[in-house]
Amino acid sequence: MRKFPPNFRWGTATAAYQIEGAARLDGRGPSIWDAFSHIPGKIHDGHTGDVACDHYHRYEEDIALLKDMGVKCYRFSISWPRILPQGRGQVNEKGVAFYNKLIDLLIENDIEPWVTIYHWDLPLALQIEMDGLMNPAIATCFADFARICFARFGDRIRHWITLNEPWCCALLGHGSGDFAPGRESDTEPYVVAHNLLRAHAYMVDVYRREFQPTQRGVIGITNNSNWYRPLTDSEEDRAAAERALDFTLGWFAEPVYCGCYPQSMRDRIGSKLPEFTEEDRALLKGSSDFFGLNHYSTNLAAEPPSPGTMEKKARIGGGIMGEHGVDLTDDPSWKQTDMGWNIVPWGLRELLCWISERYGHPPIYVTENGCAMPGEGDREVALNDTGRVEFFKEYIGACHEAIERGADLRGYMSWGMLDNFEWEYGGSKRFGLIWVDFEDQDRYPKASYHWYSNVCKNNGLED
Ligand code: GBH
Repeated sequence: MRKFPPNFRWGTATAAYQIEGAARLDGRGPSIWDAFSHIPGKIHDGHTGDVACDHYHRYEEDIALLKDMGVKCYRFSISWPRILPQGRGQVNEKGVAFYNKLIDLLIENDIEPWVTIYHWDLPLALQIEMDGLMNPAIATCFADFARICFARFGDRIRHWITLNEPWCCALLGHGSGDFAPGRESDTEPYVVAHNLLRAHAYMVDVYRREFQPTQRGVIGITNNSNWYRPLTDSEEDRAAAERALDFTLGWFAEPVYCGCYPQSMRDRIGSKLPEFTEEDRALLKGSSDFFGLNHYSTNLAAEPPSPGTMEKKARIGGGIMGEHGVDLTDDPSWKQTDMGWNIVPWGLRELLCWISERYGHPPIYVTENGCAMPGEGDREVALNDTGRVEFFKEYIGACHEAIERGADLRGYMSWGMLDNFEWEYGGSKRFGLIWVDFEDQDRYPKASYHWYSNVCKNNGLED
């Protein structure tokens, strides 16, 4: 048995728009994802999050499943437009009531609620009235919304995550246009990233000044990153891999730990990269009590032989990824998930060790890790998901190795609890430990659910 440290947090995660449904119920306002998913052609087969997993009505059944699974914590996000239908102003008490019921029932079942304040569902009113994440004033809107969350729920919440994967909002929302609000630009991602970092800092500042002294929770940010392995041992390829990390993770982590963007970004992007004011810098530096990491895959990174080879990677971010000047490829021997993402468990170990070294040994939580597997539209295939069990076994094993090598990893959350509304893929990609019948909303635990349940209960991996 490979045991994990005592008090290691085993959990599973979801996000509001992906599971709740009840999109027009009890006073909820629209978000940019409601608008985006209703534009024909944006989402696989015209799916939307209107109903999703109908968790809004089925949260009791879902919490019973969590309890049975044996997780110590459950990470979910709060829908901003359910609390503030217009993004600011009047609070929707029915929305507050929903999260109160959810949080209370989790605690009654001995499951720690971990709350993500923002998992991409910006109130549509803020997009229309102020250009959403492009407007520097959005940071104050985030802080005001967060204050309401702390005030209404903070007496029972010990773990807050300000933002989920700002990289996606910047690059997929404003670069490639794959995500809401569907903007395609070479410059907007840098502005959006900048405003989100400021928003994070303002939220943390509100918590630390007004709530943390009495509520005594911790607060941090969750970023996503692949691991990038140098293609060869050459100095150029090693520098390219570091650059890829800088442009993905360092972009958001460096300001939080050091108060500035990575040097390699400043060198390459120049004046397109906004500058922090002294005040913002001071608020940002040290603004995370823990390092939240979502991790899914690994690539090979190389110095491009010539600038032309970057073209095939230019898709992500409408060309913006080309600016890091890294040639990203896959090792043909690597297996892939149904998303086409490489399965490379040791990549997580390397990334955890890299974070630990680079950012001064912070407490780390893996706040998402998981996979979609092919053929799971078919229930029988999904319930016998040996591929996912294998995936989790190896990735959790990699976490164990990272701890042995000294990383201060304190928790692991599988993504996701349920098959859900998988953004642009709608219901066609299934990441859940639990299979969902989107016709009648019945839930069916997969083999991976039972396997993961044992890991949680044993606090370790059986060999
Ligand atoms: C997460 O995003 C989200 O937080 C969650 O809502 C979502 O359901 C879940 O993942 C599953 O998709 O360069 O081709 O290797 C994950 C976002 C994952 C962003 C992998 C970039 C690299 C793709 N990302 N990724 S690739």
